[in-house]
Amino acid sequence: MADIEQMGAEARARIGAAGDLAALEALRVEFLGKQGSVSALLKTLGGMTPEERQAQGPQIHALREAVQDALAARKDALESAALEAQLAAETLDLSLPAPHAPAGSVHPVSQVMDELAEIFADLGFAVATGPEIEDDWYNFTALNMPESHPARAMHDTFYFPQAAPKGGRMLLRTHPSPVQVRTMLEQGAPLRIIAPGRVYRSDSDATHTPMFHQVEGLVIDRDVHLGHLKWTLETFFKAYFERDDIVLRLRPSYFPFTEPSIEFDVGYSRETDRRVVGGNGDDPGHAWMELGGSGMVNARVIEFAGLDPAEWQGFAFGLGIDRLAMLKYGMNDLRAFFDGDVRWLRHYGFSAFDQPTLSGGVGAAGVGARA
Ligand code: FA5
Repeated sequence: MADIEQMGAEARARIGAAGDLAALEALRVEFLGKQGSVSALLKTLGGMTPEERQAQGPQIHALREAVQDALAARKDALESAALEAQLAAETLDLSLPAPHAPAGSVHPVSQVMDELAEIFADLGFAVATGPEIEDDWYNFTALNMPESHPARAMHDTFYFPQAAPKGGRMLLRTHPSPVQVRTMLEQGAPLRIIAPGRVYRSDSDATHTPMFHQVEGLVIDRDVHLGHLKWTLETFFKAYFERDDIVLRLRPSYFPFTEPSIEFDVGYSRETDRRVVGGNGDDPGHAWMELGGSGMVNARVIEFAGLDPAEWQGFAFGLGIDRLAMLKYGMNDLRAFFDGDVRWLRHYGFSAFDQPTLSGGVGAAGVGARA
Protein backbone atom coordinates (compact mmCIF):
# COMPACT_ATOMS: atom_id res chain seq x y z
CA MET A 1 0.00 0.00 0.00
CA ALA A 2 2.74 2.37 0.99
CA ASP A 3 4.45 1.44 -2.31
CA ILE A 4 1.40 2.39 -4.31
CA GLU A 5 1.08 5.73 -2.54
CA GLN A 6 4.76 6.42 -3.14
CA MET A 7 4.45 5.46 -6.78
CA GLY A 8 1.56 7.93 -7.08
CA ALA A 9 3.48 10.75 -5.43
CA GLU A 10 6.53 10.19 -7.64
CA ALA A 11 4.46 9.98 -10.82
CA ARG A 12 2.66 13.24 -10.00
CA ALA A 13 5.93 14.98 -9.25
CA ARG A 14 7.55 13.87 -12.50
CA ILE A 15 4.46 14.74 -14.54
CA GLY A 16 4.32 18.19 -12.93
CA ALA A 17 7.94 18.76 -13.92
CA ALA A 18 7.56 17.66 -17.59
CA GLY A 19 8.98 20.55 -19.65
CA ASP A 20 7.15 19.99 -22.94
CA LEU A 21 4.52 17.86 -24.64
CA ALA A 22 7.07 15.32 -25.90
CA ALA A 23 8.37 14.70 -22.37
CA LEU A 24 4.79 14.39 -21.14
CA GLU A 25 4.00 11.77 -23.80
CA ALA A 26 7.06 9.77 -22.79
CA LEU A 27 5.77 9.75 -19.19
CA ARG A 28 2.30 8.64 -20.30
CA VAL A 29 3.88 5.67 -22.08
CA GLU A 30 6.07 4.93 -19.05
CA PHE A 31 3.05 4.76 -16.68
CA LEU A 32 0.00 3.87 -18.76
CA GLY A 33 1.43 2.32 -21.95
CA LYS A 34 1.11 -1.45 -22.60
CA GLN A 35 4.39 -2.10 -20.79
CA GLY A 36 3.85 0.77 -18.33
CA SER A 37 4.31 0.44 -14.55
CA VAL A 38 0.67 1.32 -13.65
CA SER A 39 -0.59 -1.05 -16.36
CA ALA A 40 1.61 -3.79 -14.89
CA LEU A 41 0.02 -3.21 -11.46
CA LEU A 42 -3.47 -3.42 -12.96
CA LYS A 43 -2.53 -6.77 -14.51
CA THR A 44 -1.62 -8.20 -11.03
CA LEU A 45 -5.30 -7.85 -10.00
CA GLY A 46 -6.13 -10.97 -12.07
CA GLY A 47 -3.81 -13.21 -10.01
CA MET A 48 -5.06 -12.04 -6.58
CA THR A 49 -7.44 -13.75 -4.19
CA PRO A 50 -10.81 -12.00 -3.84
CA GLU A 51 -9.78 -10.59 -0.47
CA GLU A 52 -6.49 -9.19 -1.77
CA ARG A 53 -8.31 -7.73 -4.76
CA GLN A 54 -10.86 -6.11 -2.49
CA ALA A 55 -8.10 -4.56 -0.44
CA GLN A 56 -5.73 -3.44 -3.25
CA GLY A 57 -8.06 -2.95 -6.22
CA PRO A 58 -9.38 0.49 -5.22
CA GLN A 59 -5.86 1.81 -4.59
CA ILE A 60 -4.54 0.56 -7.91
CA HIS A 61 -7.53 2.06 -9.78
CA ALA A 62 -7.16 5.30 -7.82
CA LEU A 63 -3.48 5.39 -8.81
CA ARG A 64 -4.38 5.03 -12.49
CA GLU A 65 -6.94 7.82 -12.24
CA ALA A 66 -4.55 10.11 -10.40
CA VAL A 67 -1.89 9.57 -13.09
CA GLN A 68 -4.44 10.22 -15.88
CA ASP A 69 -5.65 13.42 -14.17
CA ALA A 70 -2.12 14.65 -13.62
CA LEU A 71 -1.26 14.01 -17.29
CA ALA A 72 -4.36 15.92 -18.49
CA ALA A 73 -3.73 18.86 -16.16
CA ARG A 74 -0.09 19.15 -17.24
CA LYS A 75 -1.08 18.93 -20.92
CA ASP A 76 -3.53 21.83 -20.46
CA ALA A 77 -0.92 23.89 -18.67
CA LEU A 78 1.74 23.27 -21.35
CA GLU A 79 -0.68 24.05 -24.21
CA SER A 80 -1.91 27.32 -22.74
CA ALA A 81 1.67 28.38 -21.98
CA ALA A 82 2.55 27.71 -25.65
CA LEU A 83 -0.45 29.78 -26.80
CA GLU A 84 0.48 32.65 -24.47
CA ALA A 85 4.03 32.62 -25.85
CA GLN A 86 2.75 32.64 -29.44
CA LEU A 87 0.37 35.54 -28.75
CA ALA A 88 3.13 37.51 -27.11
CA ALA A 89 5.45 36.92 -30.09
CA GLU A 90 2.90 37.71 -32.85
CA THR A 91 1.78 41.28 -32.36
CA LEU A 92 -0.77 42.67 -34.82
CA ASP A 93 -1.38 46.41 -34.87
CA LEU A 94 -4.83 46.90 -36.37
CA SER A 95 -4.41 50.67 -36.37
CA LEU A 96 -1.67 50.52 -39.09
CA PRO A 97 -2.76 51.57 -42.63
CA ALA A 98 -3.41 48.71 -45.13
CA PRO A 99 -0.38 47.91 -47.33
CA HIS A 100 -0.42 49.44 -50.85
CA ALA A 101 -2.24 47.11 -53.24
CA PRO A 102 -1.56 47.74 -56.94
CA ALA A 103 -4.92 48.70 -58.50
CA GLY A 104 -5.68 47.29 -61.93
CA SER A 105 -7.79 49.20 -64.44
CA VAL A 106 -10.25 48.27 -67.16
CA HIS A 107 -8.76 48.76 -70.65
CA PRO A 108 -10.64 51.38 -72.70
CA VAL A 109 -11.40 48.76 -75.37
CA SER A 110 -13.16 46.56 -72.79
CA GLN A 111 -15.01 49.58 -71.44
CA VAL A 112 -16.15 50.62 -74.92
CA MET A 113 -17.29 47.05 -75.69
CA ASP A 114 -19.47 47.17 -72.55
CA GLU A 115 -20.83 50.55 -73.62
CA LEU A 116 -21.68 49.18 -77.09
CA ALA A 117 -23.43 46.13 -75.67
CA GLU A 118 -25.47 48.39 -73.36
CA ILE A 119 -26.59 50.74 -76.15
CA PHE A 120 -27.41 47.99 -78.64
CA ALA A 121 -29.20 45.90 -75.99
CA ASP A 122 -31.52 48.88 -75.56
CA LEU A 123 -32.21 48.74 -79.32
CA GLY A 124 -33.06 45.01 -79.04
CA PHE A 125 -29.75 43.51 -80.24
CA ALA A 126 -28.37 40.29 -78.68
CA VAL A 127 -24.61 39.60 -78.50
CA ALA A 128 -23.30 36.78 -80.74
CA THR A 129 -19.77 35.34 -80.93
CA GLY A 130 -17.62 33.29 -83.29
CA PRO A 131 -14.07 31.86 -83.41
CA GLU A 132 -11.01 34.05 -84.04
CA ILE A 133 -9.30 31.16 -85.86
CA GLU A 134 -11.71 30.93 -88.74
CA ASP A 135 -12.42 28.82 -91.78
CA ASP A 136 -11.71 30.53 -95.12
CA TRP A 137 -15.30 29.72 -96.16
CA TYR A 138 -16.94 31.76 -93.37
CA ASN A 139 -14.44 34.66 -93.56
CA PHE A 140 -14.55 35.01 -97.36
CA THR A 141 -16.47 32.57 -99.57
CA ALA A 142 -19.84 32.74 -97.76
CA LEU A 143 -19.46 36.54 -97.75
CA ASN A 144 -19.49 36.49 -101.53
CA MET A 145 -15.70 36.53 -101.91
CA PRO A 146 -14.82 33.34 -103.81
CA GLU A 147 -11.15 32.37 -104.11
CA SER A 148 -9.25 34.82 -106.32
CA HIS A 149 -11.83 37.56 -105.60
CA PRO A 150 -9.86 40.85 -105.65
CA ALA A 151 -11.46 42.05 -102.37
CA ARG A 152 -9.59 39.31 -100.49
CA ALA A 153 -6.35 41.19 -101.17
CA MET A 154 -7.65 44.25 -99.24
CA HIS A 155 -7.67 42.27 -95.99
CA ASP A 156 -3.91 41.49 -95.59
CA THR A 157 -4.82 38.14 -94.10
CA PHE A 158 -2.73 36.05 -91.69
CA TYR A 159 -3.08 32.44 -92.93
CA PHE A 160 -2.28 29.19 -91.10
CA PRO A 161 -0.62 26.33 -93.01
CA GLN A 162 -3.53 23.99 -92.12
CA ALA A 163 -6.28 23.28 -94.65
CA ALA A 164 -9.75 24.46 -93.60
CA PRO A 165 -12.59 21.89 -93.41
CA LYS A 166 -14.71 23.84 -95.90
CA GLY A 167 -11.85 24.56 -98.35
CA GLY A 168 -8.87 26.92 -98.49
CA ARG A 169 -6.73 27.41 -95.39
CA MET A 170 -7.49 28.28 -91.77
CA LEU A 171 -6.89 31.97 -91.01
CA LEU A 172 -7.15 34.64 -88.32
CA ARG A 173 -10.48 36.30 -89.04
CA THR A 174 -10.04 39.67 -90.70
CA HIS A 175 -13.44 40.95 -89.52
CA PRO A 176 -16.32 39.67 -87.38
CA SER A 177 -18.52 39.39 -90.50
CA PRO A 178 -18.25 35.55 -90.48
CA VAL A 179 -20.42 35.69 -87.33
CA GLN A 180 -23.24 36.97 -89.60
CA VAL A 181 -23.22 33.72 -91.57
CA ARG A 182 -22.69 31.50 -88.53
CA THR A 183 -25.61 33.11 -86.67
CA MET A 184 -27.99 32.97 -89.65
CA LEU A 185 -27.13 29.28 -90.17
CA GLU A 186 -27.64 28.52 -86.46
CA GLN A 187 -30.65 30.70 -85.64
CA GLY A 188 -32.40 31.47 -88.96
CA ALA A 189 -34.42 34.68 -89.26
CA PRO A 190 -35.51 37.21 -88.03
CA LEU A 191 -32.31 38.32 -86.28
CA ARG A 192 -30.89 41.35 -84.52
CA ILE A 193 -27.32 40.82 -83.26
CA ILE A 194 -24.03 42.51 -82.60
CA ALA A 195 -20.74 40.58 -82.59
CA PRO A 196 -17.88 42.43 -80.89
CA GLY A 197 -14.38 40.95 -80.87
CA ARG A 198 -10.77 40.78 -82.02
CA VAL A 199 -9.79 40.76 -85.68
CA TYR A 200 -6.37 40.55 -87.35
CA ARG A 201 -4.71 42.14 -90.38
CA SER A 202 -1.11 42.69 -91.37
CA ASP A 203 -1.31 46.47 -90.99
CA SER A 204 0.42 49.04 -88.71
CA ASP A 205 0.45 52.83 -88.30
CA ALA A 206 -1.17 55.43 -85.97
CA THR A 207 -4.71 54.41 -86.98
CA HIS A 208 -4.07 50.75 -87.95
CA THR A 209 -2.79 47.90 -85.73
CA PRO A 210 -2.30 44.21 -86.69
CA MET A 211 -4.81 43.12 -84.04
CA PHE A 212 -7.75 45.39 -83.49
CA HIS A 213 -11.40 45.21 -82.50
CA GLN A 214 -14.58 45.54 -84.48
CA VAL A 215 -18.23 45.22 -83.69
CA GLU A 216 -20.40 43.68 -86.38
CA GLY A 217 -24.10 44.43 -86.47
CA LEU A 218 -26.72 42.43 -88.36
CA VAL A 219 -30.47 42.86 -88.71
CA ILE A 220 -32.43 40.35 -90.80
CA ASP A 221 -36.17 40.74 -91.15
CA ARG A 222 -38.93 41.38 -93.69
CA ASP A 223 -39.18 44.85 -95.29
CA VAL A 224 -35.87 46.18 -93.94
CA HIS A 225 -34.43 49.10 -95.89
CA LEU A 226 -31.51 51.54 -95.96
CA GLY A 227 -33.42 54.08 -93.83
CA HIS A 228 -33.37 51.59 -90.93
CA LEU A 229 -29.60 51.30 -91.26
CA LYS A 230 -29.08 55.06 -91.26
CA TRP A 231 -31.37 55.54 -88.25
CA THR A 232 -29.64 52.75 -86.32
CA LEU A 233 -26.15 54.19 -86.95
CA GLU A 234 -27.19 57.75 -86.07
CA THR A 235 -29.03 56.64 -82.93
CA PHE A 236 -26.05 54.59 -81.87
CA PHE A 237 -23.47 57.36 -82.43
CA LYS A 238 -25.55 59.96 -80.56
CA ALA A 239 -25.91 57.61 -77.58
CA TYR A 240 -22.27 56.55 -77.68
CA PHE A 241 -20.71 60.03 -77.98
CA GLU A 242 -23.44 61.49 -75.77
CA ARG A 243 -24.10 64.44 -78.02
CA ASP A 244 -26.99 65.20 -80.36
CA ASP A 245 -24.97 67.24 -82.86
CA ILE A 246 -23.09 64.22 -84.29
CA VAL A 247 -23.10 64.40 -88.08
CA LEU A 248 -22.41 61.22 -90.02
CA ARG A 249 -20.81 61.50 -93.43
CA LEU A 250 -22.10 58.58 -95.52
CA ARG A 251 -20.04 57.68 -98.59
CA PRO A 252 -20.91 55.14 -101.28
CA SER A 253 -18.49 52.26 -101.04
CA TYR A 254 -18.01 48.64 -102.02
CA PHE A 255 -18.09 45.46 -99.96
CA PRO A 256 -18.78 42.13 -101.70
CA PHE A 257 -21.18 41.15 -98.91
CA THR A 258 -23.39 44.26 -99.04
CA GLU A 259 -25.25 45.93 -101.89
CA PRO A 260 -25.45 48.90 -101.84
CA SER A 261 -22.52 49.62 -99.50
CA ILE A 262 -21.84 52.69 -97.43
CA GLU A 263 -18.85 53.84 -95.42
CA PHE A 264 -19.38 56.36 -92.66
CA ASP A 265 -17.14 58.95 -91.03
CA VAL A 266 -17.48 61.33 -88.08
CA GLY A 267 -15.80 64.69 -87.59
CA TYR A 268 -12.99 65.05 -85.07
CA SER A 269 -10.79 67.84 -83.89
CA ARG A 270 -7.31 67.76 -85.40
CA GLU A 271 -5.95 70.63 -83.38
CA THR A 272 -5.86 69.20 -79.85
CA ASP A 273 -6.22 65.44 -79.44
CA ARG A 274 -8.21 63.25 -81.75
CA ARG A 275 -11.58 63.76 -80.11
CA VAL A 276 -14.96 63.64 -81.73
CA VAL A 277 -16.65 66.97 -82.40
CA GLY A 278 -20.21 67.55 -83.39
CA GLY A 279 -21.05 69.08 -86.73
CA ASN A 280 -19.15 69.04 -89.96
CA GLY A 281 -15.74 67.42 -90.27
CA ASP A 282 -14.97 69.86 -93.09
CA ASP A 283 -15.04 72.84 -90.67
CA PRO A 284 -11.66 74.54 -90.03
CA GLY A 285 -9.49 72.53 -87.63
CA HIS A 286 -11.68 69.45 -88.09
CA ALA A 287 -11.26 66.29 -90.13
CA TRP A 288 -13.28 63.16 -90.90
CA MET A 289 -12.34 59.77 -89.50
CA GLU A 290 -13.70 56.61 -91.05
CA LEU A 291 -15.40 54.51 -88.38
CA GLY A 292 -16.85 51.66 -90.37
CA GLY A 293 -18.54 50.06 -93.33
CA SER A 294 -22.11 48.96 -93.81
CA GLY A 295 -24.83 48.20 -96.33
CA MET A 296 -27.79 46.04 -97.21
CA VAL A 297 -26.83 42.36 -96.91
CA ASN A 298 -26.10 40.95 -100.36
CA ALA A 299 -28.70 38.39 -101.49
CA ARG A 300 -25.86 35.92 -102.20
CA VAL A 301 -24.85 36.01 -98.50
CA ILE A 302 -28.45 35.37 -97.42
CA GLU A 303 -28.49 32.35 -99.75
CA PHE A 304 -25.13 31.07 -98.42
CA ALA A 305 -26.63 31.34 -94.93
CA GLY A 306 -29.54 29.10 -95.94
CA LEU A 307 -32.30 31.75 -96.09
CA ASP A 308 -34.55 32.83 -98.97
CA PRO A 309 -33.56 36.34 -100.14
CA ALA A 310 -37.04 36.82 -101.63
CA GLU A 311 -38.42 36.68 -98.10
CA TRP A 312 -35.61 38.04 -95.92
CA GLN A 313 -33.52 41.21 -96.25
CA GLY A 314 -31.33 43.01 -93.84
CA PHE A 315 -28.53 45.40 -93.16
CA ALA A 316 -25.10 44.92 -91.63
CA PHE A 317 -22.35 47.17 -90.36
CA GLY A 318 -18.82 46.82 -89.02
CA LEU A 319 -17.30 49.44 -86.71
CA GLY A 320 -13.72 49.87 -85.52
CA ILE A 321 -13.97 49.73 -81.71
CA ASP A 322 -10.42 51.04 -81.09
CA ARG A 323 -11.15 54.11 -83.20
CA LEU A 324 -14.44 54.60 -81.33
CA ALA A 325 -12.47 54.60 -78.05
CA MET A 326 -9.85 56.95 -79.49
CA LEU A 327 -12.43 59.54 -80.56
CA LYS A 328 -14.40 59.46 -77.32
CA TYR A 329 -11.52 59.47 -74.85
CA GLY A 330 -8.97 61.46 -76.87
CA MET A 331 -6.06 59.06 -77.50
CA ASN A 332 -3.75 59.99 -80.35
CA ASP A 333 -2.16 56.74 -81.41
CA LEU A 334 -3.78 53.32 -81.68
CA ARG A 335 -0.50 51.46 -81.23
CA ALA A 336 -0.26 52.53 -77.55
CA PHE A 337 -3.48 50.56 -76.91
CA PHE A 338 -1.55 47.31 -77.05
CA ASP A 339 1.84 48.25 -75.54
CA GLY A 340 0.75 47.21 -72.03
CA ASP A 341 2.40 50.34 -70.54
CA VAL A 342 0.99 50.72 -67.00
CA ARG A 343 1.33 54.52 -67.15
CA TRP A 344 -0.96 54.59 -70.20
CA LEU A 345 -3.40 52.19 -68.52
CA ARG A 346 -3.38 54.26 -65.33
CA HIS A 347 -4.21 57.36 -67.36
CA TYR A 348 -6.76 55.96 -69.82
CA GLY A 349 -8.05 52.90 -67.92
CA PHE A 350 -11.33 52.78 -66.01
CA SER A 351 -12.22 51.69 -62.52
CA ALA A 352 -13.82 48.24 -62.36
CA PHE A 353 -16.75 49.90 -60.61
CA ASP A 354 -17.63 52.00 -63.69
CA GLN A 355 -20.25 49.72 -65.21
CA PRO A 356 -21.71 51.60 -68.19
CA THR A 357 -25.47 51.98 -67.94
CA LEU A 358 -27.88 53.96 -70.07
CA SER A 359 -29.58 55.38 -67.01
CA GLY A 360 -26.22 56.56 -65.64
CA GLY A 361 -25.21 58.02 -69.04
CA VAL A 362 -23.10 55.52 -71.00
CA GLY A 363 -19.46 56.19 -70.28
CA ALA A 364 -20.12 59.48 -68.48
CA ALA A 365 -19.16 58.00 -65.12
CA GLY A 366 -15.99 56.67 -66.74
CA VAL A 367 -14.71 60.05 -67.87
CA GLY A 368 -14.92 61.54 -64.41
CA ALA A 369 -13.81 58.47 -62.52
CA ARG A 370 -10.80 57.14 -64.37
CA ALA A 371 -8.72 54.72 -62.33
C1 FA5 B 1 -14.81 45.57 -92.82
O1 FA5 B 1 -14.05 44.93 -92.09
C2 FA5 B 1 -16.21 45.09 -93.10
N1 FA5 B 1 -16.36 43.75 -92.61
C3 FA5 B 1 -17.21 46.03 -92.46
C4 FA5 B 1 -18.61 45.76 -92.88
C5 FA5 B 1 -19.43 44.94 -92.12
C6 FA5 B 1 -19.11 46.31 -94.08
C7 FA5 B 1 -20.71 44.67 -92.51
C8 FA5 B 1 -20.39 46.04 -94.48
C9 FA5 B 1 -21.20 45.25 -93.69
P1 FA5 B 1 -13.18 47.59 -93.17
O2 FA5 B 1 -12.06 46.77 -93.64
O3 FA5 B 1 -13.38 48.92 -93.80
O4 FA5 B 1 -14.56 46.81 -93.31
O5 FA5 B 1 -13.03 47.79 -91.60
C10 FA5 B 1 -14.06 48.40 -90.82
C11 FA5 B 1 -13.50 49.39 -89.81
O6 FA5 B 1 -12.51 48.77 -88.98
C12 FA5 B 1 -12.74 50.54 -90.44
O7 FA5 B 1 -13.64 51.54 -90.82
C13 FA5 B 1 -11.87 51.00 -89.29
O8 FA5 B 1 -12.63 51.77 -88.36
C14 FA5 B 1 -11.52 49.72 -88.63
N2 FA5 B 1 -10.20 49.22 -89.04
C15 FA5 B 1 -9.87 48.61 -90.23
N3 FA5 B 1 -8.58 48.25 -90.24
C16 FA5 B 1 -8.06 48.61 -89.02
C17 FA5 B 1 -6.78 48.50 -88.39
N4 FA5 B 1 -5.76 47.86 -88.99
N5 FA5 B 1 -6.63 48.98 -87.14
C18 FA5 B 1 -7.67 49.57 -86.49
N6 FA5 B 1 -8.89 49.71 -87.02
C19 FA5 B 1 -9.10 49.24 -88.27
